[in-house]
Amino acid sequence: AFLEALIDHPQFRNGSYTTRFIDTTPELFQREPRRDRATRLLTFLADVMVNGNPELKAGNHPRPAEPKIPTVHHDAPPPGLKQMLQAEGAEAVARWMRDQTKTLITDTSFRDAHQSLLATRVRSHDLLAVAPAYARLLPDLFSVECWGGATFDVAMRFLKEDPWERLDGLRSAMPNLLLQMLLRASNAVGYANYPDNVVRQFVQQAAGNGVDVFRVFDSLNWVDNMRVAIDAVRETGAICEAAICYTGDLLDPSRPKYDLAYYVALAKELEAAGAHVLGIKDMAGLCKPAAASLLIRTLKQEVGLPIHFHTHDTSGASAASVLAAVDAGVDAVDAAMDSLSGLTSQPPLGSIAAALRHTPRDSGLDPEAIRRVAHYWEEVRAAYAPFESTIRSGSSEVYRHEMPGGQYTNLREQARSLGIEEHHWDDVVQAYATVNRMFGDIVKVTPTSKVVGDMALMMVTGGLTEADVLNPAKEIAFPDSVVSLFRGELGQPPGGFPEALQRKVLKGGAPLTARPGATMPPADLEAERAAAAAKTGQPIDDRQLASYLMYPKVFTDYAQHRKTYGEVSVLSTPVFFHGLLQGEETGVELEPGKALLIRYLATGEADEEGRRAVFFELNGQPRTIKVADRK
Ligand code: BTN
Ligand code: 3PY
Ligand code: ZN
Repeated sequence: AFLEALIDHPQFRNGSYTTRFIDTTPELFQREPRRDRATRLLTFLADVMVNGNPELKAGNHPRPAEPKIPTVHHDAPPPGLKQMLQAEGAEAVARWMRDQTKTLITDTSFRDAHQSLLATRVRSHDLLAVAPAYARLLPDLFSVECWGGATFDVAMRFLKEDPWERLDGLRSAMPNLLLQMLLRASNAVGYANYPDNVVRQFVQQAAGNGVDVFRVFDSLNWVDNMRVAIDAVRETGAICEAAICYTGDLLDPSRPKYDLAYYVALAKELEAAGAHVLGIKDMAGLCKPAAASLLIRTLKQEVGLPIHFHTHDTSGASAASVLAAVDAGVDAVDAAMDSLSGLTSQPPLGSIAAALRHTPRDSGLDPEAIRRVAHYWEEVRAAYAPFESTIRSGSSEVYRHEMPGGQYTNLREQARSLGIEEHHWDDVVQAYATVNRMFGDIVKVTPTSKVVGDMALMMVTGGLTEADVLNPAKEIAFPDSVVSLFRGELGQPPGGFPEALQRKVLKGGAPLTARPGATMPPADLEAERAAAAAKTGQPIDDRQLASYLMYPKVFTDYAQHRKTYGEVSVLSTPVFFHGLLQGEETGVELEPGKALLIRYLATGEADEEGRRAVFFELNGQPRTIKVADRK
C-alpha cells in the first residue's frame, strides 16, 4: 500500500519530486496505522509491568517515591545573564565576567553530575520539574550546564526521549539563566570526527534552540581541530568557552610534557582562535590545589580572557583546588548541587558557596535556595539507585590512572559485562595507566579516554603485557578504536604518536597528519535527510537531522520506539522504570490541557501464545492491552 501510494502520487509520477519530497508529503511515509497516543503509552506501561523496563539491570530494586518539587511563585523570574547576552552580546558578558568580583558559579547538576554519578540516566521529567525553581531561586548562577556531552545519545538510546525536547523545556523554564552545553569540538556530541558541515549544522541547531554557552574542547588538546566549532559558535552569537583539557601534573618535574609553558601556549592559541572565555577542563580531577593556583595565576597574567574552572572530586580534594583557583583570581567555577556532588562528580556547590560567604569573593547565592534545590535532587537521586557505582570514598588512586570522572563507572560497567570486574578491576586500572604511557601520555577525555579504556580491557582479557604489545614480532589484534586513533582520525597529540607502536598498529599503513575534517567530504545534508525519512517513515526536521547525523542507528531506533510507544518522557520516573502498583493511578500531561488518568487494575495469565492481558482504566474507561511475556 505504501509503494502504491508513493508511485501514484502526481509529484512522484511526473518526476517533480526532490529530496524534500518526504518533508512535504509526510502522509505517504506514515507507514504504520497511527495508534492514539494514550494506547501507545498504555502499551509501554503494560510491557514494563509484564517484562520490566529493559534499561533497569536485573535485580530487586525497590520502587522509589516521587520527589517533592520545590514550590515557587509563578511570577516571571527576574532578568539575568541571558538578558544581558541578548541585549549586549557575548563579548559584553565576557567583559562583565572579568570586571566583576563575585565568584561566578555554574551548576552542573543537570549534566555532568549525573553523567558522572548515575551513568547519565537522569530523565527530562526530573530535570524539567526543578527548572522553574532554578529560575526563581538561583538567578545569580553564572550558568546551568544542562546539555551535550553524553546526555545527547543517552537520552535517545536509554531513556527513549528527544534531547531537543529536553532543551526546549529547559529553555522555556529558565528564560533568565544561561544554558551551557559541552561540545567535543569536531566530535560534536559523538565519539568520532564529523565533517565540518555536520559540526556547523549541529552548533546552529543547538544555539538556535537555546544553548547560550558552549564549552568546546578537543580530546587531544589540538586547537586546529577546534576552529570549526569555535567559529560556528561565534557566528551564532552564543558565548564560546574554549577549554584546555588538564592532564598529568603541572608540578611534577619528572613529567615535563604538560608543563606550565604548554598550558600557557595553548591558552594563547585559544584566545587567538576567538574564545570569549577560557575553560580549564580538569575532567579527571587531577589539578591539585597548588597546580590550580599556579595555573590560574599565570593564565590571568598571560591572557585577557575570563577563566572558568571545571574539575571532578574523584580524589576527594577538589574543593581545595576550586578554592585555590578562586584565590588565584579565577572568574567562574563549576560545582554540583550538594546531593549530586562528590566522588566522580563536581565538588558541592553549597559548601563552595559557604566557604566563600562573607569574603570579597562571595558568590551571592542564597544558602536556603541551595538547600531546597539540593533536597529535591537528593530525592531524585534515590530513583536512580540502580545506576549508582560502588565507589564509597575519594581516592588518591586517580592520580595514577587519570581516568575521567564520567568514564570511571562506565569502564567498570564494561569490565563487568566482560566478566572481569570482580577479580581484575585493579588490573584494568593498572592497564589504563600503562596504555596511556605506551600511547605517549595523551589527554584522556571522550573520545580518547574510550580508546585507552578499550585497549586496557583488551590487554586484561587477553592477558597481554606492555612488552607483548610493543613487541614487533608479536601479532596483536588491536581494537578498531585504537587503529583509528593511531591513523590520526581523532587528530594529532602534542609531540605526535610514538612511532614504533604506530607502525605496528597501522601495519605499514600511512597515518593521516592533516585535520580529519579537512579531508572528509562534506555530508550531503539533504540526501541524509531523505535517508533518515525513508528509514523512519516520517518527515525529518533540522533537529532530527542533527540527531541522525550524530547517531544514525540510535536515532532510527528511537524514532521506532516513539512510533510504538509514544512519548514515554511524560511518565514519572518511578512509573517509567517500575510501572504501576495494583490499583495505583498516575496522571500524565500529554500537552497543556490534554491529561490522562491511568489506573492499573490487574494482569492476566499468559495465553497459548504467551501473551498477557494487562487491564487499565483510562480516564475512567476500561482498557485492555495484550503484550508478549518475554520473561
Ligand atoms: C569519558 O570517557 O570522558 C566520559 C565517558 C562518558 C561516556 C558515558 S558515561 C555514561 C554513558 N553511558 C554510556 O554508555 N556512555 C556514556
Ligand atoms: C564528555 O565529553 O561527555 C565529558 O564529560 C568529558 O569530560
Ligand atoms: Zn566533567
